[in-house]
Amino acid sequence: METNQLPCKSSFSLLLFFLLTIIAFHATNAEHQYHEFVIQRTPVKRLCKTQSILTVNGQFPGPAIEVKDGDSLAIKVVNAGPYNISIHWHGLRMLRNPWADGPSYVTQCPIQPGGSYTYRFTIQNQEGTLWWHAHTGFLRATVYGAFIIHPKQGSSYPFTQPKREFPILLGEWFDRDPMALLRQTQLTGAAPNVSVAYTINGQPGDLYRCSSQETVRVPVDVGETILLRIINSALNQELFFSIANHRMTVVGTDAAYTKPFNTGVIMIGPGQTINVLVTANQPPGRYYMAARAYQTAMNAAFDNTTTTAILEYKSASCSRKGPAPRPILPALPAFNDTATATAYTSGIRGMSKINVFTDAADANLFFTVGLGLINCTNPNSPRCQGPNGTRFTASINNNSFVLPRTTSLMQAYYQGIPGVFTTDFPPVPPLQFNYSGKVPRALWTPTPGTRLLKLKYGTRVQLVFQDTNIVTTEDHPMHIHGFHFFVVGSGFGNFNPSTDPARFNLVDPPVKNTIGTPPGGWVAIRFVADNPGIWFLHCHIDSHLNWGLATALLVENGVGPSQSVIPPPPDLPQC
Ligand SMILES: *[C@@H]1O[C@H](CO)[C@@H](O)[C@H](O)[C@H]1NC(C)=O
Ligand SMILES: *[C@@H]1O[C@H](CO)[C@@H](O)[C@H](O)[C@H]1NC(C)=O
Ligand SMILES: *[C@@H]1O[C@H](CO)[C@@H](O)[C@H](O)[C@H]1NC(C)=O
Ligand SMILES: *[C@@H]1O[C@H](CO)[C@@H](O)[C@H](O)[C@H]1NC(C)=O
Ligand SMILES: *[C@@H]1O[C@H](CO)[C@@H](O)[C@H](O)[C@H]1NC(C)=O
Ligand SMILES: *[C@@H]1O[C@H](CO)[C@@H](O)[C@H](O)[C@H]1NC(C)=O
Ligand SMILES: *[C@@H]1O[C@H](CO)[C@@H](O)[C@H](O)[C@H]1NC(C)=O
Ligand SMILES: *[C@@H]1O[C@H](CO)[C@@H](O)[C@H](O)[C@H]1NC(C)=O
Ligand SMILES: [Cu+2]
Repeated sequence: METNQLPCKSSFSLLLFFLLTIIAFHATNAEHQYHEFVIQRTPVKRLCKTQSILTVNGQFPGPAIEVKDGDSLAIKVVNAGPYNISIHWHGLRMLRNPWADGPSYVTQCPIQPGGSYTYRFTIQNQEGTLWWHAHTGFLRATVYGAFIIHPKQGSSYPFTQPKREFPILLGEWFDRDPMALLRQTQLTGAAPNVSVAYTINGQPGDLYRCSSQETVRVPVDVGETILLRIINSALNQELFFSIANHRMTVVGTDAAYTKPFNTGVIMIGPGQTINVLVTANQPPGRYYMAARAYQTAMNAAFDNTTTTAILEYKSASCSRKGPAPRPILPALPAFNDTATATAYTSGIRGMSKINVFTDAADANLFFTVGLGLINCTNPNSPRCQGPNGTRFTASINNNSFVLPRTTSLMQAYYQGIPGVFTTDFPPVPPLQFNYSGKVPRALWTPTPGTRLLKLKYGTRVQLVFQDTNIVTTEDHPMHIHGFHFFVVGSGFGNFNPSTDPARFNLVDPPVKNTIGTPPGGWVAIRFVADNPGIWFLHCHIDSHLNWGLATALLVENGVGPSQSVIPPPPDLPQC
């Protein structure tokens, strides 16, 4: 769905194309779709420079997958690139089917150069916007695309059908190979270099050099309402997003509907998606939609640039003579405007007809999440370019997660290979301290390990993510594979188990697959562990993930085949 460069003549045929697409979607029952994703190096020109990046089928962003709830897919991923890679279908539940989930060394060995693997899965009771991305090293910087799930035939959105829909993929552009960035940070122990631009559907937009011709344009008719499917595919950055003079009505997040929420700005963390309705109710003209950083880590470098696309009233562009006037730019919040981020996040309410369990949980998990530093014996070593001659690390409950190298966690589990992981991940922090206060320096270095947390099938889980003030407090967008969860509460400071649960929203909590910790605060979620398998749980800021801000949930099989992991497909890559 390329939206840039739309002269007014072509609008009619574009509309026809959309209508035909809609008709095609609504005319058939559950379908089987086959796709081929060829991972390849592709030259693209951005910011005056041609770079060779990894793409799918030569497209950047990659192809959008559009399905209906109930459809099944077979997506053959052919690795014609130079790196090991695997693809994660972000937010898809993959019930009993971790083999299709995709994170390298978690549910599969990567697909090696020259190899291929076919991901086979069925959409089960999910609708809305998700996405797919590479899940190996930093490769998702360029290897990502939208995954759109339409309602089943005969079912519709819980809001008036918008005339048109547009995916808005927010990304980060680096001026070099993302794997070089990863190697550099692994070598030096410092934070990876920040991006040089943000992008909307792969384009930085006309506030950057050499980018104005390609700026993405979203055409609208006066008075119409469109649906924007906004996806934060940025590698390492939460973003604010706004449209000049237009308000947005949030109607869904992470493939779950929400109560309509009217707002002038959204804050979206890496991994999250937000569906908004926008009504073209302003004087015909051109209006920027823009995104820039929401930055919570203290004293950290970040990309402070702004990406734009243009909401363009067709009547204005057709009647115009001469060059287009510069669009109006929306006012975006200050980079550190946590009050605005919190007002947005806490305004989102789920549909109350979907039920969260309201009595006590079977498992009360409490996970501290944050960064750390490793002291070096020789602080002047080139390997110790973190703060004051250290190396960065990160952890959950003081465990800095280390991926296996010789096989994947899931293959080791299924085949009973010993020594790959342990199941002693602590359900609560091994040490209590003032998490959001000043943390003694002696507590800053976590223990590395491949520790998993085991859960019995059907366990009703309450999990509180508590941000720590080790190195810095920060919004960590925490993502769990294989599940979506209810966000029942959040707050600043330390979670108080005796007073905070009384204020939980057990009536209409939003459903998400990725939720940020308020910086120096906590967020509480609930879900039922009804999906057997090994499911990665991690911060969706890739630099933090690389430092070990992760663990995995091992959900045991229940009773009988309907509660058990299916056998692995024959083409599952081996290490
Ligand atoms: C990171 O940035 C520094 C300074 O700006 C530069 O010297 C270095 O080459 C960059 N490294 C990578 C991998 O981008
Ligand atoms: C971004 O940072 C650069 C230098 O770090 C600074 O010169 C510039 O004013 C900043 N821009 C904004 C919009 O804050
Ligand atoms: C945000 O940053 C500005 C400086 O850019 C500073 O004056 C202000 O105190 C900061 N606000 C918060 C809430 O940290
Ligand atoms: C690094 O050292 C300086 C000077 O001693 C100190 O002020 C700063 O807090 C240190 N930073 C970290 C992250 O330890
Ligand atoms: C934790 O640290 C914060 C910030 O320094 C402080 O306000 C609070 O009183 C501390 N809490 C406890 C229990 O010590
Ligand atoms: C690391 O070094 C700092 C001083 O720079 C010290 O305070 C801290 O205790 C050391 N941590 C460990 C785990 O040795
Ligand atoms: C983490 O574990 C290390 C030992 O490996 C210990 O020195 C440190 O104090 C622990 N920190 C916390 C926050 O539990
Ligand atoms: C690619 O994956 C294979 C199998 O896991 C591994 O042996 C090899 O070292 C990997 N290559 C790189 C560059 O990581
Ligand atoms: Cu993080």
